[in-house]
Amino acid sequence: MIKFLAFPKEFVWGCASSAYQVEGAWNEDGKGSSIWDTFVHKPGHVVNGETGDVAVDHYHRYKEDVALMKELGLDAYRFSIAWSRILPAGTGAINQAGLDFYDRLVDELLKNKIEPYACLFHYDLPQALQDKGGWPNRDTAYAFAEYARVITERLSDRLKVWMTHNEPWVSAMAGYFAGEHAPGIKDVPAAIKALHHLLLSHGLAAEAIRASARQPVMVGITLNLSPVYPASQSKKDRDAASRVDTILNRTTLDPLLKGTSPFQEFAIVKLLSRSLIKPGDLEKIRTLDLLGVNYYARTVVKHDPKFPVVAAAQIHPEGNEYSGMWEIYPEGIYELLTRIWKEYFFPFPAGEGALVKVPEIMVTENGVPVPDGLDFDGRVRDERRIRYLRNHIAQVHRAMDEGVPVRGYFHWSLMDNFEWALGYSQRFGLVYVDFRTQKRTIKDSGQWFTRVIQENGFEY
Ligand code: GCO
Repeated sequence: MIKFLAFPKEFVWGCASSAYQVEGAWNEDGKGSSIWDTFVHKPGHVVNGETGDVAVDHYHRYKEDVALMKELGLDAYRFSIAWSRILPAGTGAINQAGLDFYDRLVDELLKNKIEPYACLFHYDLPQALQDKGGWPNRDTAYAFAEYARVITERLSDRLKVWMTHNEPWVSAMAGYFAGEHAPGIKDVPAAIKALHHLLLSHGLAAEAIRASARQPVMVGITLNLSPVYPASQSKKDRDAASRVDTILNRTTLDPLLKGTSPFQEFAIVKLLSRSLIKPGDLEKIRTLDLLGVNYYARTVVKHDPKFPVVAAAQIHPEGNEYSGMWEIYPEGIYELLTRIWKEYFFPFPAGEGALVKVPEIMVTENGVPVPDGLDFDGRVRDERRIRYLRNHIAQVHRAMDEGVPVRGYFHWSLMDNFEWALGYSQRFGLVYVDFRTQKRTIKDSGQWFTRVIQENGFEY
């Protein structure tokens, strides 16, 4: 039976992006180098040797891009700020021209009645700080708080929603364990230290933002989360799924929402975490007005002793549709949202262990990379993306129906852009970008999204 899935009046519809993936202008107007600038300029790191030097030239075309957001009818835009534009050496001297850019962007958004959601860190650590050890060095967390203060002083008269980090787990694991992201390091203890310091820096920055903000603000964080399923119902596979869930999801959710660290559950990490987690750290980390959930795909695993510590391997089950990067599994977003709600928000209504304040929940990224392109008439008929969006947003609605108070949904991404180690090979946008000419074209999915925003729901 077809019915209309209506969303609450104040539901926020938006799109997300990140500085390095869209801005370009990598060395303009006094910007310092970031670890991504260094990483892409060394051969072998990115498909086809592509870089974000120019990306989709958003730094120069932001007005045109805000006009596109307006045409799409977005309520909000989530973007990230490049730390090395503000503090080229990571700490110390402030680059006014860098601050001016975000100042202009925020003004342009507000002029067009689009609420800015700023994220302070989306993988692009100033190279100068990496040279001093990067995230595995505890000092970086304090440097981050200083940067947060500088930007708050400049923008908080207009900017109300502040996200400290985007996917700290990915920053730590892809950057310092798998080495697939900048700075390209493969070192387990370094990755664990990096993750703890990223989370600590969230707490320190939250404090700095609230202390220097010129109006009441919301401070949040955005996490990459993926429900983990066992390949079979055997005890071995179920235990494997539970271990992977701990590593993938609980290493960020537990400290942020419960004030505990699951690191202790793994003998090998336990030893390290004793000296790593200092008294008071976990209390500092547990502070949140807004939890951003990024969902792309589920994770299915089977027991496999070949892999140390986790003793599990990912499998790709038959029977579902796949995209350029992942299995497509819409129910996963429902299962994730309801699980977070039940496991983290519900057991603490009051008393010991209670959350001081129950944060709001939003989907801050969801989207799909599918090959699409201009048809003969200049239109982009990306039906697969429309199907993905319909099915996923319907599952968000289902979670809301069951009581999870999801406040908004941000599509990843506004425009096609630089997909990290995969370069320009994966298109995620509602807006198609010709990377040669920088011409933008709203895809059919963008038009579909506009109708959903206008009607605040859709038939399903
Ligand atoms: C991430 C980031 C985005 C990606 C997107 C698609 O998840 O790594 O937040 O920068 O582009 O998620 O992979």
